[in-house]
Amino acid sequence: MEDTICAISTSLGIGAISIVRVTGPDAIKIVDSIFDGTLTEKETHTIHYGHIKKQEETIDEVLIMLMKGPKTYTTEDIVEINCHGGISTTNKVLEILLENGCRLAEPGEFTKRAFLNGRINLLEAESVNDLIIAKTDAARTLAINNVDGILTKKIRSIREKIVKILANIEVNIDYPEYQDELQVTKELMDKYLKEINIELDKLLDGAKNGRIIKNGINVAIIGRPNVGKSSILNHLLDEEKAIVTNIPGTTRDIVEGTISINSVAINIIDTAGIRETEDEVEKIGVNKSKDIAKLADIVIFVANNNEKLTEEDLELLGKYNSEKLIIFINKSDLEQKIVIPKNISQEIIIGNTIAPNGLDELKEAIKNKLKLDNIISKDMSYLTNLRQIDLVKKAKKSLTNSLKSLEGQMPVDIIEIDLKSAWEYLGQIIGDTYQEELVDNIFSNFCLGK
Ligand SMILES: Nc1nc2c(ncn2[C@@H]2O[C@H](COP(=O)(O)OP(=O)(O)OP(=O)(O)O)[C@@H](O)[C@H]2O)c(=O)[nH]1
Ligand SMILES: [Mg+2]
Repeated sequence: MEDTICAISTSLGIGAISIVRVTGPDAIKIVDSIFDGTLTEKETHTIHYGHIKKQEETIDEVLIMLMKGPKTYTTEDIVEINCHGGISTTNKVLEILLENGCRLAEPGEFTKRAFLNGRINLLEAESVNDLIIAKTDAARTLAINNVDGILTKKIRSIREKIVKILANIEVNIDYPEYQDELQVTKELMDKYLKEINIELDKLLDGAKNGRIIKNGINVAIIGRPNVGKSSILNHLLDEEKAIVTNIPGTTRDIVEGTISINSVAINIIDTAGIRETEDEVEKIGVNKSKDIAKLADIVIFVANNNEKLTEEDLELLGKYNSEKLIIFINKSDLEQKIVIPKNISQEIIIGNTIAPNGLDELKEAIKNKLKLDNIISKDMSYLTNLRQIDLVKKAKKSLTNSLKSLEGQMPVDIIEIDLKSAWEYLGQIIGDTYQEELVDNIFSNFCLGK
């Protein structure tokens, strides 16, 4: 962090302005050397008008935001050059900065400095990235709540509870002669550990929602050719996205589009009709359909009301567990020839795309399967990524071990070891302890200039 870094912080394209950001010990000095005004003596958090120069040549007319540390994003001096938007000008300003002593920032390096300098914790830093990539209102609300530290507070409070128990254990180790009190402490410890366990479970439960809100949900529409999958997709999207014909095997590749249900992004994927085929292109499509269905969060299995289910249908149906399966019997406007096997227990929706009928129920079924009704609230705060979730799981495992040791009358120092690791795992979520390699990895996923 001894060097001064710079990057284009706005997306590179044609726009009214672009911002080139500089941070580090020489930020002000370097920008001063290419600016026809002076910045060094100026007050912090002020804006200055002037020109970026390369020797005598004027490169751009700019506004410069001067922010002296420590009250800045990185806590170091930051200078932001607001130049005219457009690829050529912005790149030129960046080029001159590089020629005058700046190094090009790595992706996420500004935020990494904010973290390493203690301005934000690791969870908040990850949430900054969630905020940047948020595609829905819900994802944005969740990310900003996490940037604001609501989740951090929850994790800190669990850690504080663990510390209190650890302090108790220390007393018991240091003063073993108070046997009677130890007994009381053990009972209390059991109570507190169980309470913490419940809080960790809540975090893990919420994380499912966090992942849904952040990443959206993939819903695959599958079934034999000609049952009406593409027609269903078009109705759900309210757009003629997929080609519909009465020729079986019309859809060869996947066609997808996104709708929002309860502010959650639902990506609906129409697939090639599944059947035995000698056609090479169709075969590839069929295999793709099966792969997509395997990976999808929800599978809508479509069958034709006007036909009997085939062996292939039944085989396909058996592949998906009921938790992710929704059955839609299409073409209810035609005579019913389908016979639903008795062993199918889950809800079946009957409808058609002509009237249309049953499609609102289909959306409702998606909503219910994912329990989308209560996941969005103004003050929601869920874990959103696998790193965080994995650490809570590890903390929970350590806590469970300490509970077992407590019940098994093990010596208190054994309990203490597991409790300490639970505390440490939770600390890693917010980056109280961290490995450099991991931190590098996290920030490398950020965009350049953030
Ligand atoms: N009567 C009736 N016809 C329908 C209904 N839905 C779709 N169709 C017709 O069924 C035919 C096939 O529809 P698609 O939506 O292309 O079927 P698909 O399942 O995507 O077919 P593939 O792409 O070949 O796998 C078309 O002629 C549609 O107009 C319905 O609810 N009732
Ligand atoms: Mg189709």
